[in-house]
Amino acid sequence: MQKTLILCKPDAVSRGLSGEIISRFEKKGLKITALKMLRVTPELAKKHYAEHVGKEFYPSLEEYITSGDVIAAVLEGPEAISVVRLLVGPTNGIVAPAGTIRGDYSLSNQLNLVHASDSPASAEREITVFFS
Ligand code: FUP
Repeated sequence: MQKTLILCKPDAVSRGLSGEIISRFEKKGLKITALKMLRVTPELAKKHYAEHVGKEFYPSLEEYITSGDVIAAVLEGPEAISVVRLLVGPTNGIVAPAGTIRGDYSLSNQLNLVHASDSPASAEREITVFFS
């Protein structure tokens, strides 16, 4: 069993898609083991996106992720990290395949609705960042 962290980002919450997104994970068979709504502060954004701080796109990424409420959840299941990444799809919604969350609902490289941990080390770190 693995655990992974997902975020329904501000565009998902403001567009009323968080229920649909979480429902997809539940229907796949993943178990929600933690869930909360919060507003990401700039400090929390820098912790969560530590690998991107300093990149050219970071200021607008921080502006976006702090722009409204997000829903953070921990999902558990076999190979949960890769299973959730497959359901979410590639970063850019324009090229993400239909059937993935980003492919079905996003037309943007930044406003892409969901974050999902990309490795066991990231999952462990990010779960601590949001649910310590
Ligand atoms: P992902 O793992 O698919 O969420 O994507 P990354 O970890 O590579 O990037 C994190 C977030 O940074 C993406 F969800 C969107 C944003 N981003 C940009 O805004 N511009 C870029 O060029 C790359 C990523």
